[in-house]
Amino acid sequence: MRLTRYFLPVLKETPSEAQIVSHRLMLRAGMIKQASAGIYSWLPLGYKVLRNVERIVHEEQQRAGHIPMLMPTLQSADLWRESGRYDAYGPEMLRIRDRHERDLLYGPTNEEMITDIFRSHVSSYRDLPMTLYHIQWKFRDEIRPRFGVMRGREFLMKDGYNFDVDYESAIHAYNRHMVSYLRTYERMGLQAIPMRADSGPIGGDDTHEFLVLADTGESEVFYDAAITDLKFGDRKVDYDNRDECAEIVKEWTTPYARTDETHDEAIFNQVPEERRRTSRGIEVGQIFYFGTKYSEPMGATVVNREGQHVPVHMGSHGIGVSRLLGAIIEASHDDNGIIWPEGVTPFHCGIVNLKQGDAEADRACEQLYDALTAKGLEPLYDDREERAGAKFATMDLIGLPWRITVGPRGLKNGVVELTSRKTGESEELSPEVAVARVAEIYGK
Ligand code: 5CA
Repeated sequence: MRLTRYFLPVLKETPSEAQIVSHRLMLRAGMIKQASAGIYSWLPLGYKVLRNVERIVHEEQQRAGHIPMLMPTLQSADLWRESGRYDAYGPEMLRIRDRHERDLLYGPTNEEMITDIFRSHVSSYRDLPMTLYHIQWKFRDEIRPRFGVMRGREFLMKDGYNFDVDYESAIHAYNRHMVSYLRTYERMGLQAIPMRADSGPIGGDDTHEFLVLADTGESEVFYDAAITDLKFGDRKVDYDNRDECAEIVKEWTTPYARTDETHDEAIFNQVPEERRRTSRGIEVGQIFYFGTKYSEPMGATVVNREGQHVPVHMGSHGIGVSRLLGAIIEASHDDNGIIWPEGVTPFHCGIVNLKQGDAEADRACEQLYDALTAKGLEPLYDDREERAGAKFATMDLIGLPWRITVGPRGLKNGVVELTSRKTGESEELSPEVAVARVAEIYGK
C-alpha cells in the first residue's frame, strides 16, 4: 500500500477524552473513530489489525477441532425466556421491539441460540463431542463504557460452545479450550495468564479468565511469579488426547493465579514471599463449564450409550477480539507509539523514502516494494512529499515492527537501512538482503 493512496487519518494532538494509552494511540494512529458512547467505526488500519486478530483466533479454534459458523446479532426474546435469562440479565441487555410488537434483543452472548440450534438437529451421543463457535458483534449496554475498545458497548467476541455427553468429556472440552487459548494469545505476542475467576451471569462452577498484566487493567489480580515463566511455544498438541490437554492445564493452573473475586489470602500466603505478586490485568477471554444449566430448561438432550435421554453437558468460551487490540497496545508501546507484535501487524514493513522525487530513491523504493510484495509481504510505502522527521514519526506511531529507510546517500554505497521498531537498532544492508531478512522474519 502506498500511503498517498491510503486512508490513515493520524492525529497530531493527543485526544483529551482518552484516559489510557491504548485508547489514545488507537485514536492518534487513525485506527478507530467513536460513533457514539462505546461504539466505534474501525478505520482501515484498525480494521486490518482486527482481521489479523480474528484470523489467529479462527486458525487456533480450527486447529483444536472447533467448527466455525455465524449466528445473527438480533435474537428472539422468547429463547431467553426459556432459559430464564430474559429478566435476569438486567439493563445491560439492549431490548428492541419490531413492527409486529415482537420482543427482540441485541445478543450479549449466544448460549440460548446455540442450544436451540443444537436441540433442533442433534439427538444422539454419536454426534458428540461437538464444539461450534462464531466471531460476531455483541452488545452490552455497559453503564460506563470507557477506555475505547477495551470496554465498549458494541464489541467483537469469539464465542464457542461445547456439547458433550457427560461430565468427563465436557471437562476435556474445557481443558482443550484452555490449551488452544494459550497458543492463541502467544501468537499475538501476549502473555495471558489463566486465573480462577467468578462466573457472573453466564453461570457454572468452573471458570477461568485469561488476563494480560497491565497497570491500566480493570481487574485486580494475585499470582505466583513462577507462572510468568511458562511458555507455550510451538509444542505439537493432540487436542483429542485428554491426558495431554489435562497435563498442560495442570502446568498452568498449579501456580497460584486468581482475580480479586476468588482470591484467597490464606492460600496466597503459602507462595514464597519473593514470588507473590499483586497487579492489575485486562481480561481478554473467559472459559466456562456450566453443565446442564441451559440444556435442562431448554430440553437439549441426547440419547447416551445406554439408551437414556440425558441433557447435554455444555460450556462456553469467549475471546474479546476487539478488546485484544487495546490489550496488545497496552502491553506493547513506547513514548512514540505502538509496537505491533509481528503476528498481528497491519503491514509487515514500512518503506520510508527520505527524498521523494529523487529519481534514484524513488526507483529503489519501487523495487523494494515489488520485491517485498513478490515474497507475499505487505509493505506500507510512505511516498508522501514530507520531511524525514514527519515520516519517521508516523511510522513510529502506527508501530510497524520493521522499517526500511531509503535515501540518496545510502544508495550511493548500495545500502538501505533496516530498523527494528522495538529496539530502535538499525543495520545497513543491500536492498536484496534487507528484503530477504524481512521475508525470513515472517517465515516467507
Ligand atoms: N458466553 C461467554 C463465553 S462465550 C461470555 O460471554 N463470556 S464473557 O462475558 O466473559 O465475555 C467474553 C470476553 O469478551 C471477555 O473475556 C472480554 O474479553 C470480552 N468482553 C466482555 N465485555 C466486553 C466489553 N464491554 N467490551 C469489550 N470486550 C468485552
